[in-house]
Amino acid sequence: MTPCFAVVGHPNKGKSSIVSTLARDDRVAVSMQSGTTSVAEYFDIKIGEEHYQLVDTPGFQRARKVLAWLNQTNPDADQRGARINAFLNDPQCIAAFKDEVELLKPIMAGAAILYVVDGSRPYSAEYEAEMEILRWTGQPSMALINPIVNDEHVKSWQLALGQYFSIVRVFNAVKAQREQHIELLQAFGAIHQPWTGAIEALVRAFKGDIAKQTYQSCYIAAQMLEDLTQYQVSQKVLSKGQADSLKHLLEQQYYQWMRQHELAAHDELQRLYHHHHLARESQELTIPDDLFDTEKWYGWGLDRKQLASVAGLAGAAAGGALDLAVAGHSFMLGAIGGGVIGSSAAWFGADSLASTKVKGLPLGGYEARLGPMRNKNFPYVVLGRFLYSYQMLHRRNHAQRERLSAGEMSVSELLEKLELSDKKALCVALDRLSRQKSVTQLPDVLMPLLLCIDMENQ
Ligand SMILES: Nc1nc2c(ncn2[C@@H]2O[C@H](COP(=O)(O)OP(=O)(O)O)[C@@H](O)[C@H]2O)c(=O)[nH]1
Ligand SMILES: [Mg+2]
Repeated sequence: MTPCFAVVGHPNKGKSSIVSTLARDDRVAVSMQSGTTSVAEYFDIKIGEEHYQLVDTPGFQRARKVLAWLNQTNPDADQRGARINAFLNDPQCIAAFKDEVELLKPIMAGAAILYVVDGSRPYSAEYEAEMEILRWTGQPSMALINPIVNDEHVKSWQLALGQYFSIVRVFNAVKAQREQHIELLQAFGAIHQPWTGAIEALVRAFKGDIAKQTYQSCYIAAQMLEDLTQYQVSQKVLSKGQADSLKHLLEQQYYQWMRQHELAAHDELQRLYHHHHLARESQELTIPDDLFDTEKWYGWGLDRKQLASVAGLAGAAAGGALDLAVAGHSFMLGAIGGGVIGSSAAWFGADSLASTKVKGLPLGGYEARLGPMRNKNFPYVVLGRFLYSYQMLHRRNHAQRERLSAGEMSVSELLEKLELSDKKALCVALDRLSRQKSVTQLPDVLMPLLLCIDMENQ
């Protein structure tokens, strides 16, 4: 049987949040109102080639009454499972204890139990009836303490839960990150021996999946960088006058395409990390600033000093004239003039954007053309904006319903953290892009930056 876990407990203790977190998909209904989940809902969780099942259930409503009903026959320990089945098949119970029937059905069908409590609320005896009922099912189980507001009562919960569950863990439904997620999966393997192998395979698949997502993020970024740096629009016309009157239209077309293309890449990233909810309320993840708000370019991309420094790196690598060891910051700024740095307008003029050019054609007529963008900072700006989204999305917990908080993202700082060879490869690649030259293995060149963000956020 495929490993299957039913998430049960009191209403509003974060059951659906845990399912959402473990599913790594924000389409699981989580709400402020208790009773959001009214029937048991099965989720098939696919991880690479592996899968397991999670069942989100309504909370216990009348556990004491249910326990009283079960106790009417005072069954021996070996008869308690049968007694629960009798409860599930009793028409009066089905009518009177809807929620308990819904939550016990998947367990009696073979699901293991994940019992969720809130570590910020005190333990009280009313939970004993719930735990007792769960014990009667005889199914493998584990308790999760979700410290919703704080962990004030975690200790007393551990003492109480330890008497009913062999494994008790603290798991923050909304803040848990990949590492805690992997640890929890590993713990699942321990609660039911026949599932151990399957769960080990799930953990391996999970780690593989994370690596794959990172690579795919690099791939999306690479594709977007190539597209945005190469894009141009042109139109053939008969006269110069016509070309001039087309200018405005071309500009509109050009900037609109660029903006939309950038946004599409960010959306793709969101889908890659299964944040569908955010996609629906798209204001939540809008990148601050417009792509062509050049005043912000030194913030997103590189500042003047760094541009000078990477101009050296890129130029040195292209010409092979300079030893990279000396192509550092201060040396480049001090000793080398505009000659090596090249056309300084391209390097520093954040406002020298693509402008319309009109040229005569050999066989008569004219062509009006806009783009491609040759500004040297532009690829860094595009990359910085993408990394900003990546930083917010790649570890974002899927139960989190708050607005995304805009973290600081500075390509310039990241760049300084890279190994010199990685930094050089990146500078050369982005410089080539700004000259509309192809870059081999661009995703691999970008990878160190993403890994760097990963490390920082752990
Ligand atoms: N801050 C915080 N809120 C949480 C946590 N777990 C659940 N919540 C919130 O508590 C409410 C109920 O959560 P939900 O998962 O629907 O609980 P369920 O009724 O047990 O399924 C939702 O508003 C959640 O966002 C947590 O660990 N931290
Ligand atoms: Mg729920």
